[in-house]
Amino acid sequence: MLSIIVPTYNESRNIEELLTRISKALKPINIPFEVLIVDDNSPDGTAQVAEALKSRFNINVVRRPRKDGLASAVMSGFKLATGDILSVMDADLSHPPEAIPEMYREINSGNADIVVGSRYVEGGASASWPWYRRLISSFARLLARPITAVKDSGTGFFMLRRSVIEGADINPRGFKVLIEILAKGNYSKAKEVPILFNDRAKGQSKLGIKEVLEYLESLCLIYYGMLTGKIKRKKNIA
Ligand SMILES: Nc1nc2c(ncn2[C@@H]2O[C@H](COP(=O)(O)OP(=O)(O)O)[C@@H](O)[C@H]2O)c(=O)[nH]1
Ligand SMILES: [Mg+2]
Repeated sequence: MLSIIVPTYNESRNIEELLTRISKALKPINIPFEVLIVDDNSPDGTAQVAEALKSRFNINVVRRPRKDGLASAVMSGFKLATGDILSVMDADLSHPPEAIPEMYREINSGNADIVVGSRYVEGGASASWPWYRRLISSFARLLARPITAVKDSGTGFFMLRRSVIEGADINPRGFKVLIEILAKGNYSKAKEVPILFNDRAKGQSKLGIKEVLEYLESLCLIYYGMLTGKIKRKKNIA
């Protein structure tokens, strides 16, 4: 079973198209899957919109009482998911659901334990972000280089075997969860599958200065773990 975790905050206008595209993309591979919408009491009624779509899609809506950050929403989703393969993606249609079958194949065939939907490998590309978003993204990538060989470690689109996170000491702050998993997860093979990253369809980005600072804090804690020998850099990237 594949569990697709989608953290949402004010995504009511994107949810139906996202679910439609996920269902369509997964139809040809005919595998059992569930979608977990993890919503932080969005004022725009995302949770209610998602609930109303339950008759058409196999979804669970996890309602958290208040906005508590993207990374912690993902962790809540991992806890409640029933699949042995877990995937995470944004709700804003930046991440193409059409890439899910290939990501799934890489894991299911034993090629990889963790697969990243990547903008920065051959065949991948990024939408035209404003200059400050590109700057933040490049800077984040540079700082992640000592930690992992995965090029797109800042993405919110990935898939893994549950065993990668089971028993691992993952406690992400703020916005980014993948870097924690890449640093501390139990895996031997990571793979990047190229994706075309689109600009968000509707609504607004939730990345602000608080999220950037929390990311820097996470990186510092990982660096500290590496310096003290508690965290080892993983090299096996296919
Ligand atoms: N549950 C939850 N989801 C969040 C939170 N912050 C962001 N998200 C969701 O995480 C995903 C990525 O956020 P987004 O604003 O698109 O960030 P960007 O792509 O970096 O601009 C989207 O699906 C958001 O709705 C939060 O605090 N809680
Ligand atoms: Mg986005």
